[in-house]
Amino acid sequence: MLMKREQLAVYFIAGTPNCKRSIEETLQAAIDGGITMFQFREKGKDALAGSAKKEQAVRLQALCREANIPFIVNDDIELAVEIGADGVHIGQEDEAASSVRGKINGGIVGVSVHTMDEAKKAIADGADYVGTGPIYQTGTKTDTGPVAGTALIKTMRAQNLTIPIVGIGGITIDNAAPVIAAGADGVSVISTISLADDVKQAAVELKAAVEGSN
Ligand code: TZP
Ligand code: MG
Repeated sequence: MLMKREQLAVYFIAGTPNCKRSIEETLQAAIDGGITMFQFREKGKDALAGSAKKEQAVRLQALCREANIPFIVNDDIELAVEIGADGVHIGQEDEAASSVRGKINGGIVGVSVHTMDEAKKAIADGADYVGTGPIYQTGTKTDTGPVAGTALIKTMRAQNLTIPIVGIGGITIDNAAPVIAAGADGVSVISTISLADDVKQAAVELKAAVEGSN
């Protein structure tokens, strides 16, 4: 599946530990609310592993397929290849994008970046999009660097980097607009959707916030 930058608009990320209800129910409601891309990020305490993780991935992949949205796997390149995911998202501590690109057979490769040098390297290595953050304070991931705001997004655009960009970290319906205004193509969220009382409505409102600031 080829990626269009519009598909980053409302990029939902979740693993089973991030959800109040079952992850299938959560993802389906998020899809019904209009998310444009999904990343399976099965990490941390109580995360599934081995065949349980794979079976969960396959169930979520089916929901994404049905809705025609890309299904991306965080970090686990082997799993992505095994199940034929639409792509992978890797961090700086993972294998280089250039090597991942060769393994996933035309799939989407996303890379987390925190500096201009990392962004330029990701582009040179053939990344399809970059994610950057934490834009705002987040309670979801504890080992992040300092809160970065939108400065790097603005610098990337000021220096004419045209790669699709998605912001991540502490993004909500109320603070999404400045991320788009800075030059991002979309927002990535975990808790704004995964922990919402009404998951579908949260996705609808986040999408409106992103689209309203285009
Ligand atoms: N990378 C940087 S911040 C973050 C990740 C995975 C967590 C985002 O979670 P939330 O709940 O949207 O702040
Ligand atoms: Mg990683």
